[in-house]
Amino acid sequence: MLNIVIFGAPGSGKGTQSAFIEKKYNLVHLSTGDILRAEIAKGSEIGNKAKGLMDQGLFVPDEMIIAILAGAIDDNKAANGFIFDGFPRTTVQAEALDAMLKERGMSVDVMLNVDVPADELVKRLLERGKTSGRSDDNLETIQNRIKVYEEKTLPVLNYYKGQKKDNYIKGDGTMDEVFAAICAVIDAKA
Ligand code: B4P
Repeated sequence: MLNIVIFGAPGSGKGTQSAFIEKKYNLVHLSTGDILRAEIAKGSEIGNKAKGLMDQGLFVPDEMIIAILAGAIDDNKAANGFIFDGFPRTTVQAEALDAMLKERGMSVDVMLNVDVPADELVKRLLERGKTSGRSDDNLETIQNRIKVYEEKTLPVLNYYKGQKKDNYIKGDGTMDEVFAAICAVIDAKA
């Protein structure tokens, strides 16, 4: 069992790198952003609540995302492990993740802190916005997402530093360079 938290600002490459990690290490990739976008596409009650918040670059309520994630873990009982992508985004979510993993006899093994300068984040997300169809990939929402990240998500880094699970990853190289740095960390722990 190998459980990885991939952490970083919007546009830092969490989703991109998670797809590579999923394939190489045969883990289940749980992206809370992808789960919410799927709920929006279905027009579910959760999706309808999430859409207005996500369009403004705001977070959905902690209790909502925590319940979704617990359900997703239980739907994958045979997994070799998980990559948690975009979760936890608040300290409350980090505490809830530890509690829900403990209840199931698991824990976070590795936290990857993917660090990318703000100007590069904006550049990548604006570029993605040209083709993604994502209503949150526009300049105003991107700037708000980065602000919310700095206020609410950066403290989560200290949570994992306190547990000595954080691993710095230089995130502004090529996708292959970033993946090589990630694999070096995972292979050293596994
Ligand atoms: P997410 O879907 O998690 O959105 P994200 O942070 O923008 O994506 P990500 O960081 O994975 O993108 P990537 O770098 O891979 O969340 C969207 C919204 O959902 C949030 O704003 C929030 O409203 C809500 N939400 C989600 N989880 C929540 C939670 N836990 N609690 C509350 N609310 C929650 O990709 C960016 C671009 O960069 C891509 O185009 C990619 O091709 C490119 N790229 C990646 N690596 C690169 C590299 N090395 N070089 C050049 N380009 C690169």
